[in-house]
Amino acid sequence: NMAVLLRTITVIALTLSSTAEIAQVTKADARQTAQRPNVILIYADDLGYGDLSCYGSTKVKTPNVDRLASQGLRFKNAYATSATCTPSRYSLLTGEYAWRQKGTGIAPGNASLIIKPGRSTLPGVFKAAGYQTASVGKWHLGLGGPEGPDWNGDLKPGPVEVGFTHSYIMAATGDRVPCVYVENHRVVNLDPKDPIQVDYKQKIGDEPTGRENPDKLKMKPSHGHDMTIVNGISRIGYMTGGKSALWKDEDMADVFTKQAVQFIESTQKNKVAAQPFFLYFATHDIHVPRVPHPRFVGKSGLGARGDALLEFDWEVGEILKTLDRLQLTNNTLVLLSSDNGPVVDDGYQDQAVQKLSGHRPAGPLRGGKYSAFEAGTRVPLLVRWPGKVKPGQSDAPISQIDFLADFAALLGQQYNHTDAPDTENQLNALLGRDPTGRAEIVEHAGTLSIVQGSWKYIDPSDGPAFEKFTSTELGNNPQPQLYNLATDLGEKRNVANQYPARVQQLKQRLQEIRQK
Ligand code: NG6
Ligand code: CA
Repeated sequence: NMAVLLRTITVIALTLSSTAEIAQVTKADARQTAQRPNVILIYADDLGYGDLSCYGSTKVKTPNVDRLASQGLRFKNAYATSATCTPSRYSLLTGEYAWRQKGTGIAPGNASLIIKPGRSTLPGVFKAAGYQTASVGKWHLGLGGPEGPDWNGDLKPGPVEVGFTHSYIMAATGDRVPCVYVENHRVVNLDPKDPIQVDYKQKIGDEPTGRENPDKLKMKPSHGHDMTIVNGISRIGYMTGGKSALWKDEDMADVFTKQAVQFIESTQKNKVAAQPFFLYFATHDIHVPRVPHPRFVGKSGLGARGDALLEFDWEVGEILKTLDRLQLTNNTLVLLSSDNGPVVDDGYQDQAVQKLSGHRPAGPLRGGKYSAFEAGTRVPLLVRWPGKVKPGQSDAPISQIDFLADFAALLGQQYNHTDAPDTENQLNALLGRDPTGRAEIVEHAGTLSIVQGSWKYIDPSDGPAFEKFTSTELGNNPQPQLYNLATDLGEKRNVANQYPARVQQLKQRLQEIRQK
């Protein structure tokens, strides 16, 4: 690989300290670096299509995200692969639709790693190209082998075994035990004399639970989430031990942001021989429990969900500031997106519903997180690469499934097409050089849908049409559904009966993709 070679030469040149040689090689190196940008993927949790002011929200102001949008490209037709977290992240990192694999649904906090070490991955592509790669924030793809995670020992395989040279994560979600951070293979701040035990089936230890001790809660659950209480919040799952390692929800954004910033800084220690980096910064915001730092509380006027949005925007701002401070802005490609669509009440009484105040988390779209309707998977996507990506907006259909092939193309890397059968090179669309984008988008919720041009077809499903706890229209229907998104973005008029040939064609195409 040319760039690695050039860098090696630079180092040798430095050692020989021949100034002429250094000047020459460094220039070549700089040219090379221009095609090997640092890449930061800011991956929000449950951020909706209507949650950002650059996507039309008037009730919430997100100035830092808006800065990215104004300096970059804003996509109107970008999709996560699935309407929930684990499958979207699985697809994003592997280039394989999660629905092809069993066990890729929403993972409990004690799940085994669901990405097989050794297969091609998005971070693996960067790593093979000589990048330093870090995963900071929410993981939710399991840890450990088939026997599950060893919280008190080495937590592997995990991010490090699938392509990240560094990782500082929470294993699952904020609402699942164990409520601890994991750095590389170890729980952070764990006292070996107070080992962690986790059980998802029955109570373990003497810690109070939300069900038995609601008086001990600072925020009550609305549905589920009534097991072990940690930091005054009851969670999904039971845990005991690990007292010194428990996180404080209020500090989580600060902790992850600090880790992300430190990672960026660490890559710049030796400027001349600096390797480029890939940072996967998966924020906890704006998932439940929404417990932002006190400096954001009450600031949005929309309750905890709005305040968590402001906290997310702050996190983005800190990353952008760091790039400015280290003079990395021009050579860093920043992507911002979400793992699935929005939900308002996702299990805690956090006033998000009562204080919504007319804010529309899904914007003009129907449904939300968990839904086959557009709001389930159509999410914000911003791409900023100064001088390379022309600021503006794009209608090109984009799927996160393609990021693996896109960056392999950018970096001239190969990957295993059997491992990653669904990713395709849409780099030109991602960089705003091709307005066409993907020929078709596959959306995954309870059922599969396909979008081709302005048509969207939702495969019949026996699932419930409505989920009452989260108040979500799931989009399930035992009859085929066909919508014309060009004239009916809100998916209000099912025209399947008027266009039987179109229904047939899309149904068949979806079947082909399924069987690929
Ligand atoms: C659901 C949880 C929800 C959330 C979701 C995962 C209940 C009742 N609901 O099962 O609160 O944790 O899983 O969200 O437990 S995701 O964004 O990580 O997919
Ligand atoms: Ca999510």
